Amino acid sequence: MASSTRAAAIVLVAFFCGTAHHNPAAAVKVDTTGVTVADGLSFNFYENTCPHVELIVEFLVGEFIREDAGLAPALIRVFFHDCFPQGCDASLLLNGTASEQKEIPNQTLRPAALKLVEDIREVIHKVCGGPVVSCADILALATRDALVDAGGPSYAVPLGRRDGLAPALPNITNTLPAPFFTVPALIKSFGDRGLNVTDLVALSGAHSFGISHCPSFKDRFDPVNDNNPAIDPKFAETLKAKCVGDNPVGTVTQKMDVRTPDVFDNKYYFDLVAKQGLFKSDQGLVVHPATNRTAIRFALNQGAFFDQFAKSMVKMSQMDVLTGTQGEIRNNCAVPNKPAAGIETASREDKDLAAEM
Ligand code: HEM
Ligand SMILES: *[C@@H]1O[C@H](CO)[C@@H](O)[C@H](O)[C@H]1NC(C)=O
Ligand SMILES: *[C@@H]1O[C@H](CO)[C@@H](O)[C@H](O)[C@H]1NC(C)=O
Ligand SMILES: *[C@@H]1O[C@H](CO)[C@@H](O)[C@H](O)[C@H]1NC(C)=O
Ligand SMILES: *[C@@H]1O[C@H](CO)[C@@H](O)[C@H](O)[C@H]1NC(C)=O
Ligand SMILES: CC(=O)N[C@H]1CO[C@H](CO)[C@@H](O)[C@@H]1O
Repeated sequence: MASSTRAAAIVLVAFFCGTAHHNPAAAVKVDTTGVTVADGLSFNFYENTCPHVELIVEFLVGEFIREDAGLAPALIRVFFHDCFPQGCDASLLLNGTASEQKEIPNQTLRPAALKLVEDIREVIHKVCGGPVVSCADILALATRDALVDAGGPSYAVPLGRRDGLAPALPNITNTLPAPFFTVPALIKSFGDRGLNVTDLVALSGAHSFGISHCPSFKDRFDPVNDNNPAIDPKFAETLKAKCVGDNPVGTVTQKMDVRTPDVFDNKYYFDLVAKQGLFKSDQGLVVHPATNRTAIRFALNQGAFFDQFAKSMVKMSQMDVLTGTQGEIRNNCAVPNKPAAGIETASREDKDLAAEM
């Protein structure tokens, strides 16, 4: 944690530990009627055990993002990579040799976003007296708050997820879609995980902010086959020229959304209309007849995009969740409470923060 964020965290701990409980209903900002909630999850899950959890996450995420705006896209991508393979169980946060973080799709996840979740966990355990809130729930809340901080829509997050005991196997992690996928391949990939075509078009709009690296889009300026949808030739030249300097590989970064690179908005769909989608998986959405109408609707109407993005995020945030007595509440987001093969075991306590109080 940066020193100013750490100072803020200490004030927060002192504040919540030293005052009577407020009415937690005050923290609920969004209408939850009509939202489908998975069995075992609820909006008031921590009402008695950690009533201020949402306020604490919102405050700390704001502090972190003020120091590094890139944490917002980084966090949302971490959430997608956690939920999609085996469900929102924070399994991606486990480190060590068998970690999901070693798999190819994860290699460009930003470690600072993983650390943010663990830093928030540390504060929450201090305030609420030990492991009552799961890392999976902290990640779901932090993702929502980061999205709002970047200009995106808010939504209520059902809570009560439990943390997975082990990382996903490599063959499961590798079910994540690749940037060279065609629209039919994307539809199949999302469909296999219970996400429909509208979810695909809306969730792809997360590429409205954040960065990418040359290996992810080199097929766009060196088209090897004709199912690569048309790209603006000037844009292709710019990308190609930039990536000439990508030595060592992975050092050049490219904005995902050339129009408003740091803001979460619907300009990503403008990029697609202008043939300036970065990935084949992006550009295809505005071309393929199964997705083009929705993509164009989102380009024309940011409200429609935000509304659907929020719905699709709530759906994704509940994929294959562990609830009740399944899994565990981790003492440290990076390590399971009991040793698992190839994964670090918990050793560190909350002593850093405690030492400062
Ligand atoms: C539709 C299929 C998808 C594909 C093929 C895909 C692929 C990728 C790739 C290749 C990158 C860049 C990696 C790099 O070069 O560093 C990326 C970045 C990103 N993706 Fe996706 N993605 C997809 C869907 C999603 C979804 C559903 C979300 C979230 C809801 C998401 C959020 C992001 C964000 C925010 C970034 C930027 C991360 C950063 O700045 O650190 N993506 N994606
Ligand atoms: C895993 O996380 C733990 C706890 O945060 C840390 O002590 C350890 O160094 C990490 N290991 C690796 C390989 O990143
Ligand atoms: C992944 O591998 C495991 C163990 O090898 C196997 O049981 C499982 O069916 C595989 N799943 C998929 C989706 O390939
Ligand atoms: C979508 O694609 C189909 C087939 O190419 C085309 O007929 C239709 O006009 C397109 N719709 C939009 C809104 O671009
Ligand atoms: C797809 O799922 C979303 C919820 O994320 C829902 O709003 C939408 O109606 C569904 N669309 C179709 C075509 O089933
Ligand atoms: C965030 C994270 O842990 N990323 C890791 C992905 O895998 C590569 C290769 O093993 C590691 O170097 C990264 O640290």
